[in-house]
Amino acid sequence: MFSEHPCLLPYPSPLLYYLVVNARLFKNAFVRLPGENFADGLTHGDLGRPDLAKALRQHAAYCRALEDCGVRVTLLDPDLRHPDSTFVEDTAVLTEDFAVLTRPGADSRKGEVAAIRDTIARFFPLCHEITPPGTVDGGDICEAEDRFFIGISHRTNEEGARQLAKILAAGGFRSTNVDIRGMKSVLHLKSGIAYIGENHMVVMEEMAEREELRGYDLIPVSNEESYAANCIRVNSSVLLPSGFPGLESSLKLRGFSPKPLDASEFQKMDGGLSCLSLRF
Ligand code: CIR
Repeated sequence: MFSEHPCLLPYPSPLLYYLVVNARLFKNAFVRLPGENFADGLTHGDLGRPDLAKALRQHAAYCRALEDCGVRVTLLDPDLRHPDSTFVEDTAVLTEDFAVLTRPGADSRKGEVAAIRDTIARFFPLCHEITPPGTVDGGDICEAEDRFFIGISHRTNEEGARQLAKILAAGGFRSTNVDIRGMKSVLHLKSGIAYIGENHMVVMEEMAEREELRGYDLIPVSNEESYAANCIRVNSSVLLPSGFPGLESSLKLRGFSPKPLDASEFQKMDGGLSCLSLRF
């Protein structure tokens, strides 16, 4: 199922965009609707069960926000075999030239890759794949221009990181592993950091001293707002969860255009704004 919305890019041409804005231009995104068994997905939180009707409204607002940023949204049907499949980001890593299908670390999520494979292949003639015993969740992969940070987590293992780094290196990208296995507060690397362009890295306080992030202009997120560290730069805007005024004003101060979006029902399932789409 494809949305019919036209692709209205906010800049006249990709070339001009690159000259004006030093960040990747996204023209497309894959998203998947949460299914009626969304609340049966994995979660460690204690925020209660998500309300499906509310989750669907938040998801629709998220899709509209992507479209407002000039992104053409490909809306995939709910996949009831996989309650977590609305967190579509975990199934692939998409560069401008090629895709890498992941192999999610949680057994209940491994089948999500087969369910999205054909959709990705339609857009990416060059499609690599993480193979056993490697595991990678897309939420652990943070792209920062020509460099990728790979979170070694309870979902992404060292073998998965090794395979991904090799594929990325062949494509001209550097990669740096960031071991987050000792952190209880984050599921994925991108629960704690977000690269938003122009050398700026949004980072939760707990990770602000990490050696691997040296050299970036860090935008720290206070402990009270740490959920908001999972924000995404989409063309001229930064989408962040609503209710986090500290990060919103830090972004404005630095000249970014923050767009707050309610993500409460996805937070209940340990997910954030980045997890809800694969952007390319
Ligand atoms: C899970 O535990 O796998 C899902 N309930 C949440 C996944 C969130 N994805 C992400 O951060 N990339």
